[in-house]
Amino acid sequence: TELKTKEGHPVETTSKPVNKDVKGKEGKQIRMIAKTDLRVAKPTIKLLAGDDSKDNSTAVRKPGVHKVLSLDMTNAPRDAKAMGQYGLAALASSDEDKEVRKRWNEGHFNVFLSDKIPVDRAIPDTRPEMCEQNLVHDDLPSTSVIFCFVDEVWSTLLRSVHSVLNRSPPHLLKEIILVDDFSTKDYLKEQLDKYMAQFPKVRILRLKERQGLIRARIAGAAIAKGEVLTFLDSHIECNVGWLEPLLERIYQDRKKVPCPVIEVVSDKDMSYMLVDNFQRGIFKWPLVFGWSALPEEYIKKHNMSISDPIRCPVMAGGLFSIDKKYFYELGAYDPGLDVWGGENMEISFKIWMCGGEIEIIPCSRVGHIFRGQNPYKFPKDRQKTVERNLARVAEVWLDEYKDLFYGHGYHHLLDRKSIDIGDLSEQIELRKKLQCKSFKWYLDNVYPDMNAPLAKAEGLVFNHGLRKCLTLEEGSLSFGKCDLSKQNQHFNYTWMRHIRQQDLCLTPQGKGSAFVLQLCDNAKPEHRWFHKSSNSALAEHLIAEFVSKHMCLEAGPQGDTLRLNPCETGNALQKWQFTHYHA
Ligand code: LR7
Ligand code: MN
Repeated sequence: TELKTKEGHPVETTSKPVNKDVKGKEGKQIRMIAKTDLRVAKPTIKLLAGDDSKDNSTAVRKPGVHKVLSLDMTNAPRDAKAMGQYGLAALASSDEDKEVRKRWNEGHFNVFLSDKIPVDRAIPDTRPEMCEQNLVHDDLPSTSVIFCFVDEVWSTLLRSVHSVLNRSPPHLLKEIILVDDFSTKDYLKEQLDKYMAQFPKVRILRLKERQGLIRARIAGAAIAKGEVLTFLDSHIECNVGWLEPLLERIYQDRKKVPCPVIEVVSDKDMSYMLVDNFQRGIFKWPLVFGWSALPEEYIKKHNMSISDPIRCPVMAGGLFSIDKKYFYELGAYDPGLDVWGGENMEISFKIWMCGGEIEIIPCSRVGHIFRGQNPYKFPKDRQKTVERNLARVAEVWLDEYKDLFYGHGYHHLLDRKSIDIGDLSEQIELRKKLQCKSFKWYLDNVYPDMNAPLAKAEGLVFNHGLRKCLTLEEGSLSFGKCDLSKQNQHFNYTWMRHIRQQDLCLTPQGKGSAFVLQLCDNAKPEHRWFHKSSNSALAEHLIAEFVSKHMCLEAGPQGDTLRLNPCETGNALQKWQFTHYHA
């Protein structure tokens, strides 16, 4: 019988791939793959997702699947002796040092060396060994690869594009879309058009004004023709076999959002470096992205091997594939996010809370140049831009936990008179429409090892001088015998530094001769108290900073009044202790 592809084109059957191991430069083992391997393997009946063979030995012969195409047109590189070839370190001579430094700021990495190494260099195949044997379906969806860039260095942009062209199965690569986010460099104009004209799959979209990477991605997605969108930074190198494992995951479940392992291309010598296994994307307060190794017990409990997908609470942001329809169901990105930052948190929370999953796929690997600084200009202040983006994300997705975000350093964002975080009604509407789960659900189910107590301290508020506890009775404050079972003695010291019982906040009046309980309001600085919360047995002051940095809450010696008095270290009537401290 004649074999046909999905579209009905006849295909040649492939003989067994001939793998020859040869010694490359420096005696490194370089894997050569015979040309015959470049053809599409036998396409037949579609294998239903989840229809996995129980017997592994027959899985290889199962119709509709093939081994990952480890094709790499650069494994027999044009110039084996070139600098940086095979992902090895490039070197500048000492008299080139000045030039290296001079050009560094063009990209905030070693631009001089990047320009010296081939734009289509070979890199070591860093996948775990079993990856080559993995099976993927013959009828995977095609993808549009989207690179957004502003003033990217010529050689790194080209290397990014070549790595996709050379290491992606052609039938799965619908197109490469280069979104020029209003670059100022001349070489990114006609010269880039001319260069890319060699490659029919490459399209260039030029934005008429600077949009920032988030709206640039939205613009790229809007013209994409592939079934899957694959976003990449413009200074990367895709490794052998990188694409199929990502697409396979989406094929199995369109709500999975797979990310490659992000390896490191050195900013100093451009060498390609491996990273540790079992790394996942996490965040810390105030929504700062980071990497963290899966706990040993987790790996054991789930019997994980180094090639198994890793569930990630958040993604790094720059490198991932997503089903195009699903991306739009999720409302793409919040278009109100400017320039850089926060969109990785937004899409991560959105994916998890609205029914999807984020995974790192260890069989897919892409190198990225990590840089110390952004090499391009921010139209407005960088820090303010990022903070504002994060505040938008916090307001829409964090529920009551948004106080942890604000409480870890961004009080000033709450003053909406001085900072305009913009309109959020569409984002809030979207969350409702998609019936997304709560942030609490996300913490409990996706990121249970995240420490996110809603208060810094809680319980009874013990006064050391009186040896009694603060009590709220009939709307006014007094002191009573400490009793954990009395709810009216329970207060929280929150991330917003409120002393709070339910919705009510302890508030000084005037210069602090009287106190009232007001409905808590994050924007009101008079609701904030400074308290050096700690686990130590030492009780500490409660300072009403709004009134003065030196005015402390003090209990009247008779235990019937409260007032603010100048802080004194030895005064036990000014020493307060909560039952539990969380931070
Ligand atoms: O205004 C801009 N317009 C753009 O087109 C600003 C940037 N860009 C382009 C830029 O040229 C680059 O190609 O957007 C891409 C990302 O910008 P980078 O390389 O300056 O970002 P980064 O690598 O420092 O930051 C990470 O976090 C960002 C938060 O907004 C994005 O999600 C980046 O894509 C992301 N990069 C990665 O995830 C790679 C691994 C880094 C880590 C951890
Ligand atoms: Mn980057």
